[in-house]
This record gives sequence, C-alpha cells and structure tokens, in this order.
Amino acid sequence: DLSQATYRLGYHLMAPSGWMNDPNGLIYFNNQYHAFYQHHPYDPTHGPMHWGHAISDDLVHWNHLPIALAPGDRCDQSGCFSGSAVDDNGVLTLLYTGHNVINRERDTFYQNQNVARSIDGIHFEKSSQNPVIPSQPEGMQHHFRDPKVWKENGSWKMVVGSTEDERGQVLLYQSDQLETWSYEGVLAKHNGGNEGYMWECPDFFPLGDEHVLLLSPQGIQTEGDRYQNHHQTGYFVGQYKKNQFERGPFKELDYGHDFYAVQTFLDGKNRRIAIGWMDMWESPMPSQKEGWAGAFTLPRELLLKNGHLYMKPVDELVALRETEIKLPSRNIANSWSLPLQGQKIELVLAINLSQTNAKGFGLKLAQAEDGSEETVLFFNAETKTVTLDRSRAGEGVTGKRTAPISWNDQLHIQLFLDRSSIEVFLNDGETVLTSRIYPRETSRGTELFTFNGDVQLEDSVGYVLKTVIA
Ligand code: DQQ
Repeated sequence: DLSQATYRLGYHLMAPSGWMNDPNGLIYFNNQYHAFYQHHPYDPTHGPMHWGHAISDDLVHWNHLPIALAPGDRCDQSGCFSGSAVDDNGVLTLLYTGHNVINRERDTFYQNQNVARSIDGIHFEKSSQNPVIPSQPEGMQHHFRDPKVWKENGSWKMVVGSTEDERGQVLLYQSDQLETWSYEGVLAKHNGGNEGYMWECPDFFPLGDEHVLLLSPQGIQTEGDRYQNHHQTGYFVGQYKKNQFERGPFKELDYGHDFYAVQTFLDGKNRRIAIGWMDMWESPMPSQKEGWAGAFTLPRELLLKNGHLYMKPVDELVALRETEIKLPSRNIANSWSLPLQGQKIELVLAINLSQTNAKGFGLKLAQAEDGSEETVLFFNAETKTVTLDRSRAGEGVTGKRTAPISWNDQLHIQLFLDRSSIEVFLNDGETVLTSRIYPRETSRGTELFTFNGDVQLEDSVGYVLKTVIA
C-alpha cells in the first residue's frame, strides 16, 4: 500500500511498488516506447530479479504492463538480470542474463545469456534453446552479464560486460538468428588507469562520425572530489573497425549522486535516447520505508560534439508544463526569492556571465521557510565549476558533487525538480547532474543568491509541472 508514500515522483517512471534498478530492453517497437527494468516486486530491496514492463506513446505518460520475466527457471534460478530488446522480424525479443547462485556465503555464481520472445508484446516466453550463451569464454571470470544487442550489416551483434584480472572489459559476439552466438573477442578493455574491475551494462552505438561505448564500471577509485561512488557510469568515444574499438579516455556522463546503468536506444525520429537508473547502490533510500525504491531518470537525447557526450531532456517533456511563470531579466545583488514555489517544477534560466561580476552565485531549491532544509546548486566563477550540495536536502542524504562547466558569455540552466529528485542540465546538456533528495513536503522555496557581487539574469521562465505518474 503506497497511499502513505510521500516521496513518490510525479513524472518519472517508477515500479508500481517494490524495488527497481537498471533500465532494460528500451526499445521503440510498433510505434510505442517499451521500457523494462530490473524489478523485485515483493519488497523494496534487491532480490531475485524480475523484468518490470511499461509502455508509452510519448516518453512522458507511461502505462504499466504485467511483469515480463520472472526468475526461477533452469537457466535463471536466482534472477533475470539486465539486458536489451530487439525487433526480430516483428517479434519483440528480449536478451537477458540468467543469474545462478551456487553458494550464497561464498558469493559464487554463474551467469549465462538467454532469449525470450513475445507474440503480443506483453507476455514473454523463454526460448527452449536457452541458454543461448551458456558461459563466459574459456579462462575468463564468472562476471558475464548485461547483453546489449543491435543489428549491424544484416547480422546481430552483442556486447557483454566482463572482467579479467580485476579489470573491466567488454566482449563482442555475433549471430545470425539470436539463438546461436560466436565469440568475436574483446571489444574494449581497461587500460590500466582508474577504470574499475567490472564493466556492467555496456552499450555500443554509432553517433555522428564516431562510436560510443557507454558502460557502468564497478570499482572506480575516488579521486579528490571526483568519483565519490564505487559505481560510476561513463563512456569512451572512438573509432570502430573490424570488431576493434580504438577508444579515448574514460569520461563521466553525469556528475550527480544518482545515475547508473544507463541504456540507450534509437527511436522513430532517429534520436539516440538514454535513460538511467535514478538511484545508486551506495545511496540512502528512505523511500524503502514507504515500500518502494528506484526510478528512471528523465529520457535524454544524446548528442556528440567534439568528442563530448551531451544529454538533453527530450522535447516531449514540454507536455509536463502546467503553469508558466515568467522571470524577466533583472540584476540580483544579494538574493532573490523566485515567484515560483514547489517541488515539481522546471526552471529555464539564462545568466549573462559577461555582465556578472559575482565570484559565484547559485540556487536554493526545495528550501524550508526557516532555512533548515535546502538543495544548493552553486556556480563558482573562479574555479568554473558547479557544485550540487545535498547535505541539507532532507532525510538521510549527504554530500556534494562538483563538475567542471564551460564559462562563456551565457550560462544556460535547465533543471527539473520532482519531489525526491533533481536533474540539472547546463549549457544544453554539456554538464548534467542527477541526484535524489528527500526534503519535507513543506520545503518549497526557490531562491537565487549571489556571492561577492552582482548577477545579471536574462529573461527566464519557470513552470509548475503536472503529475502524470502515480
Ligand atoms: N544490475 C543487474 C546486473 C547489472 C547490475 C542486477 C547493474 O545485471 O550488472 O540487478 O546495476
């Protein structure tokens, strides 16, 4: 019973109840968006993984469908782990990892890859030929999961997350009909730097003239302000030739506290859309007391510019806008309380940096009247960084995250607050920060403040957003 749940989001996809983690099987199929996700329906913790399922016409309004995959069969005794979906000649087909625990105390398990198909797009049948890849290549370790499949020059290709000698790597497979696969070799591997011991949820696709390998490494080491989480989603950009990927350095994709296991897909408009899990293994999850945990991020369109991945909230999200509040240009010397209160809001702000002399400035969001709670976004003109500080953002949360930003004539800020989440998109998605926050429902203030000088706000706008998800 979630009727008492206060942290539920208004416009982000969540499981109807229980636990959710990775987005799985994202696909645009028969003119509809299908999203699956790692799901434990019986309680709000990670358990034997199922695949939850929802559909949408517009990436904004979602309808829940019955659970698509449940574990416990011969090849997936302990869980149906992450994977992807393809359109196989009009048949919606899932590829997923079977997780099989051998000994819980000793943490021994094996993982294999499997297929399930659906005639009606709702009910799925596991293939009698499972497992279609029974085990990792000879001599490799047992971490072998998260198949992402795509069509390339008439045949199927798959990347799978793996590890060797405590270093992450991605394996490449090839197939003609999804039930038999041949191993093509290591597509990319850890280069000795700080790149983690296991590369979860790989995704590989062309974008512009290059290829992008997205991945979610486990075991990234903290470096000062950076990489505060052991888990971290990032990417490589490079050239893909003859089953080899010549890649650049590991880059972070989102600098917030809660963004992991991102997956992408191509939609009917040929956009490359990414959705992540908006929580994180390390995160406090006070919503568990309410019987649920985890949500999707907003869908974001990916664009590549100068080797850098931009994430822009998809245009369809304008449908969420209910009330518009104009924020005409003004000079702010100290602080200004915006005529926009609430916890389900969007702000689209432009700061004229050439007419701003402050050493810094920022926004306070979900602010309590007595100042006892606030989520702070601070722009530092000297270090040219942005910091998202959630140390006073409510129940259980701590910590700051800092990211470098471009500091040109204008700073463009688009941010979405949704009760227990914040997503900040700077300069058209060049820098993105996604975090969960847990303020009291009464903390609704929004304030722009300056530090040591003035800030020039250009014509800006705020919106109160609709609740479209229960
Ligand atoms: N989550 C799944 C795995 C994946 C991990 C299990 C990433 O397949 O590697 O729920 O969060």
